[in-house]
Amino acid sequence: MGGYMYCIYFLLIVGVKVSAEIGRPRGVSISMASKYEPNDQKIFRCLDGSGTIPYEHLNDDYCDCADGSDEPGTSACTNGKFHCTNAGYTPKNIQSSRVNDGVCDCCDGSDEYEGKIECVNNCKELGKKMREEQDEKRRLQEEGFKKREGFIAEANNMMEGKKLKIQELEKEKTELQDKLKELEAKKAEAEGPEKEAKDKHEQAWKEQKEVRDKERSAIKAREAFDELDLNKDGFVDVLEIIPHMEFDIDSNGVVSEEEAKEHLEDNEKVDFDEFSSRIWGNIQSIYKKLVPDDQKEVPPPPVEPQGETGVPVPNEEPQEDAVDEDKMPEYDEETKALIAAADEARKNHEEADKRSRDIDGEITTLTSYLNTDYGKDKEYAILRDNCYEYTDREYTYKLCPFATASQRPKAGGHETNLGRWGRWENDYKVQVYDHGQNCWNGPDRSVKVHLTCGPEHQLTNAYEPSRCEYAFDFITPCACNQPPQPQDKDPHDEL
Ligand code: MAN
Repeated sequence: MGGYMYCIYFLLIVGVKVSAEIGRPRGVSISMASKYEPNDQKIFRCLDGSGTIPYEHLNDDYCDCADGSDEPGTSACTNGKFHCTNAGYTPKNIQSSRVNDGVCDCCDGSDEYEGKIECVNNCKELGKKMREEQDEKRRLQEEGFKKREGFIAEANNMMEGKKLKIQELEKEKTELQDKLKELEAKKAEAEGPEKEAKDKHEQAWKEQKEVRDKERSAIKAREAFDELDLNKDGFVDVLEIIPHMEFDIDSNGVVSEEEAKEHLEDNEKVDFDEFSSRIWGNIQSIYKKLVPDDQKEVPPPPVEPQGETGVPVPNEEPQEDAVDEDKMPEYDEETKALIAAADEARKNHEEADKRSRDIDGEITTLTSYLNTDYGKDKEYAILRDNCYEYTDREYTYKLCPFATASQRPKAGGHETNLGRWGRWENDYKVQVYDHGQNCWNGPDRSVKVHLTCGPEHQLTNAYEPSRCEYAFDFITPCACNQPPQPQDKDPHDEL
């Protein structure tokens, strides 16, 4: 051992003695010092009360007490604790076995007083670094807390604004009720004459159409009669009906006399008056409308008449003129004016009615907004109507606070609902979103969002602790409490 080491060793021995004399043996913290103060009898009582020893047996490298309290500064007791003061940094208790084991456990090096290893006291540097980190943390927390206060003020304004808006809307709705009644009356007032004029026009058209249809039918009846009356004797008779296969009732390929007679309403022959009044009405739908057997079920294709086969084919007459004629003519100017007036009254009523429904919707939304619990001081209200995302290897997770949580595969595909806003838990530190999409053979998906203080609103992590039960980490200034002021030191600190 060199002279230098001798010197250190000597100082350490003296140190023990001096330390003991001032009542704090090596390895004892300030808070425990009173328990080690020598009494008149110079007796030390083990801290667990298991025995007493002469005071000079303290730290004599022999374990006397069951709890190891007589050897706070040596490694003699396996269950003992050595206290490093670590001035300038954080005090620390280490296991006695680490005392003089050749490893520097305390930053002040006090655990290695035998000098097996030379420990550099780096407590000051560590303390400086720690304080810098603490200061930075405190600064961020302070900054977050200030933002939080701003958010609270904003939320209160927002709430007041929404309450006022509800009042305004309710007032508007009351006024609208009277207006609606008025517009309803105006609508009814305009629709009466409108209906009357329209009905009149439509009735006139109907009558006109009936007359015209009758005339058309008479012309058609005349044409058919003349075609059927082959011998031009002024009668259509049974023999003149027989060649027309469309009158083959039982489809046996021939029109029998009985069948022909049946079409003539049991007459042998009919003159034009009888034909047009009693026969034509019944046969006009089949006359010259025969379709070949194999096409009976499907509409006939547009084919050219096939004269040489002798089979009559449907012969569609051009309908263009008829279509135009069948269309109701435009309303007259007076009716048009009544319709326009009624349209205007309907529009005005519909607009007011829609506004009334929109107001109801807006009030419902605002009320639901106001009835939501945004934290003790409404500090979390600011997060509503915003969404935040976090992407891991597989999914992008989305949180829309007070609304929904979801998950969508990064590779594309549909979004899975992980839950809707449910409730607060753990004294406003956790939000629960539940009743999400059911998990196959499992629960409905749900998410617990853990909120902690951070400089900005950010979803920082998303994971699935158990299948379909998710957890999100969300940092936000809304969760920042006022940091302890720098002078509020931890009373246990021995700096
Ligand atoms: C999807 C995702 C997963 C979930 C399984 C359960 O793949 O929602 O997060 O674990 O379904 O089947």
